[in-house]
Amino acid sequence: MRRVVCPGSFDPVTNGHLDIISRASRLYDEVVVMVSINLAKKSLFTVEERLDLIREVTRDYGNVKVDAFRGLTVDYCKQHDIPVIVRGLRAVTDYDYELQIAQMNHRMSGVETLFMATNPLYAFLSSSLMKEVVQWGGDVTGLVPELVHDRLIERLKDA
Ligand code: COD
Repeated sequence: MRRVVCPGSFDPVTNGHLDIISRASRLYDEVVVMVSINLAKKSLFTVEERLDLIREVTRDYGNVKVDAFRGLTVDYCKQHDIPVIVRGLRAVTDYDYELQIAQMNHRMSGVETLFMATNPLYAFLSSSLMKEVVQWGGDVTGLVPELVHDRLIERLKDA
């Protein structure tokens, strides 16, 4: 079975993330979306909430699993015998950082990284931007799944 890990913070999942996940789900038998637990990073949604949101919005894909992990992504890959990581690339600014991580990951473990070019419709999307826009009353309809839209408004209405 061909499996791939899609790691990230997903705080929260956006349509940019979903586009990468759905395209990966057509290339692989199973996609494991791995929410990285980073206790040092302040997040809007708890790990459990992020897992639930991803689970809900990927329900129809059929071959997407969701998991959380604290540690190196390559250790998760080794523990689950998954040889490939998929990452989305939005712009050259992503590339420098991603290349460094991919090369380090490969050196540490032999795990390969597959880069997928962003869908131009979502090239400007990030979770942080979505949170900022909603916090100031802006409209992110069509940029995040409806469920995420509702949760963002609920969470940020008094912020
Ligand atoms: N279009 C396409 N792709 C997108 C878009 C978009 N609009 N938005 C995000 N993406 C992609 C990102 O490029 C990334 O591939 C993925 O979606 C997840 O994005 P984020 O922003 O939720 O997650 P990141 O980039 O903050 O995640 C960083 C990790 C948590 C994966 C990273 O820090 C990590 O691997 N941590 C574990 C420790 C580790 O292994 N570190 C590396 C040591 S070499």
